Amino acid sequence: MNTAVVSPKQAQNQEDFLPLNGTDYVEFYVGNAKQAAHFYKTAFGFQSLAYAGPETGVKDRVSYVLVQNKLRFVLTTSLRQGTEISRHVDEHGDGVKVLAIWVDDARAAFEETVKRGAKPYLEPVVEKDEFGEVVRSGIHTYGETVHLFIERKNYQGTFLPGFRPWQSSYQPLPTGLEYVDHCVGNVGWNEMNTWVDFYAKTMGFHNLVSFDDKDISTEYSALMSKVMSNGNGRIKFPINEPAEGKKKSQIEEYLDFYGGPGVQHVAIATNDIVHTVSELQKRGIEFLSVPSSYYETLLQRVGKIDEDLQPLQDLGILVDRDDEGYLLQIFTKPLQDRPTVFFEIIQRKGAKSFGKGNFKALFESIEREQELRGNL
Ligand code: TYF
Ligand code: FE
Repeated sequence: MNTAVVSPKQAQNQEDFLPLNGTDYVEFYVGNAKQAAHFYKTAFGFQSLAYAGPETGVKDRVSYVLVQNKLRFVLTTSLRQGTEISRHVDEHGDGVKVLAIWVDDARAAFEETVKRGAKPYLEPVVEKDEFGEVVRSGIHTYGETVHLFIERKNYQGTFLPGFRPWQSSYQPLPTGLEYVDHCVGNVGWNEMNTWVDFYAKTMGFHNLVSFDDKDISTEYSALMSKVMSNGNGRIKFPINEPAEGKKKSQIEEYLDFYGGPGVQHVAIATNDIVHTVSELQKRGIEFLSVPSSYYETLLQRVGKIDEDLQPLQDLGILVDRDDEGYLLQIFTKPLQDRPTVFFEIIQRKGAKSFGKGNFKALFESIEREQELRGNL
């Protein structure tokens, strides 16, 4: 692992021109938002929060907003042919369009990032309803993905102006998902540093950790990765690029099927990963698995942990340790037919890293899936 270019402490000492409060929401463009919403409710335990569509005056699209603790997902679909959303879905399949960030000043966020070279996506707009006022603005990032800055000062509505509360009598039990821990982008060959520089220059992020092909090339699936973080650490964006290996990189498979750069995984935090993962498995979510030999040497590698080994092994949960503690993590299989977006479920017990000790077992598992798809 390379050391950080700028330590978080140094970054904190520099004046933060882009203060960020955390993830506001993640918006997916999908082929069928009604069915996707049902899937995320049923399988992941989200609750219905808000709705926008023809009934609320939006004529060309429908959006469902789901909530679980601090997590908010928006599922948006097109009602018409030839729209920007249907073109997006045609090109990329179901995928993440918006990583929305909660800010105190969306106008300043726009000005400060655009003046440093970010490409504008949405000029600041003020939206009002009887519950208050929200200011939104946005910039482009890798591929067709965008960042929206959401300023919701004292907004008292359910979600955003234009949405109405979505009351549903179907309320599956939550699964313990808490908040977005990090969102990973896959970018093209040799483009990682371009996007690392983008986050450093336009958003003032620093490089937390870097993984090169020596850290993470297994027999085939080579990639390089750098984690970019804002000053207070609430926003963490790892960026992956493919690297030359024996066969096709998992990042290349993604790029082929997504049709370019985009969000590869959303990592969601839980306070009880054994509970969360057993619930998700009961509800039909499929996870990557590692050979049982992984667990034979686990405790030698990570030392003493609070959890019993057997449930971790039964569920396929991975463990890694760093200087500050340990973490437990597991990865779903792709959540749509294209081998593109997946989720990571993560429980941090002090560790601030990303599970480097699991990369080999994890990537070999991904390669087994790639092989089954004929894409290795
Ligand atoms: O976010 C991370 O860095 C870890 C590890 O294709 C990882 O979750 C990195 C690349 C990848 C899958 C997982
Ligand atoms: Fe991750």
